[in-house]
Amino acid sequence: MSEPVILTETHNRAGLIRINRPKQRNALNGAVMTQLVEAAERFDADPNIGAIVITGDEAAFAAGADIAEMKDATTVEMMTSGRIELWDRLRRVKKPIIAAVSGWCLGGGNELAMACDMIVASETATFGQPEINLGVIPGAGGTQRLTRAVGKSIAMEMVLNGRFLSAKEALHYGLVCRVVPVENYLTSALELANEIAARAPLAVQFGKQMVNRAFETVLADGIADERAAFYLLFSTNDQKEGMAAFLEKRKPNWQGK
Ligand code: CO8
Repeated sequence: MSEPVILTETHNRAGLIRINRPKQRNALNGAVMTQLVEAAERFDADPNIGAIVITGDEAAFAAGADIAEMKDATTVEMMTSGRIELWDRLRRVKKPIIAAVSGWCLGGGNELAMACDMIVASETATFGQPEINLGVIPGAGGTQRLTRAVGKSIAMEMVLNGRFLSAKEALHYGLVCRVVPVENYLTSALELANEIAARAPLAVQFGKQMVNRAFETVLADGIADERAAFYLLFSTNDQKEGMAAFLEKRKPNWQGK
């Protein structure tokens, strides 16, 4: 029997999804994308899980969409395969998703990492959108999310000229939230996931939603949505508990209600 292309594990309240095509540098074929999204949705629905980590292996987070699978595709086949639309399902996952990135993070791999809520990088990570070398452009959010993350000029250099960013550069330009030694990148991401998973779940969910709104809407609409979400949290037990616990100088006991 062939190896499963996606492996899942739980680490306390963190759900871990591993892309498992090491020989192909974790290139994202249809099976990987479908099973990855299904695994994320399963963790999203699991009350024992509070945050999700997606990773590859030390050599590669993912080297992009599977070129062998796409090579002979027609426009209609690409449009009707629904492969890129799978990303929309990932966007609908309510729990925070952290990408734990080591090694190559290229093309669709970088787009997958950017579709997550945060990126924890190993010092060995390399980020890029090398589609230009294949005669195409990024097709799953690369031109849009990258530009919002690193700014126009660097995004242009990456998309038009295939420039790679080292982990240090990615931190400098705001693509990743932390860079750690290669032996720690996964534990660091899992620790971060468990820290977040221990917080008030509804506030985490709204916080994620609202930061993502900043990527998707104009400022006035985002501010209005944020205010509505903030007011809404005053209908939760966790808001009453969090503020009472602060004033009583004790730890809050979150219920997710
Ligand atoms: N697709 C298919 N196979 C791949 C891919 C890939 N993206 N990347 C690597 N492989 C395969 C190689 O063909 C090779 O196979 P084999 O052993 O059979 O020859 C094996 O993985 C190992 O690769 P290398 O020998 O090249 O390994 P190196 O360590 O020397 O180099 C690199 C690693 C730098 C990652 C190199 O393999 C490379 O440049 N890969 C291609 C990167 C790339 O161009 N990515 C963009 C792809 S296009 C894309 O992502 C568009 C996204 C659009 C939407 C997404 C929808 C899912």
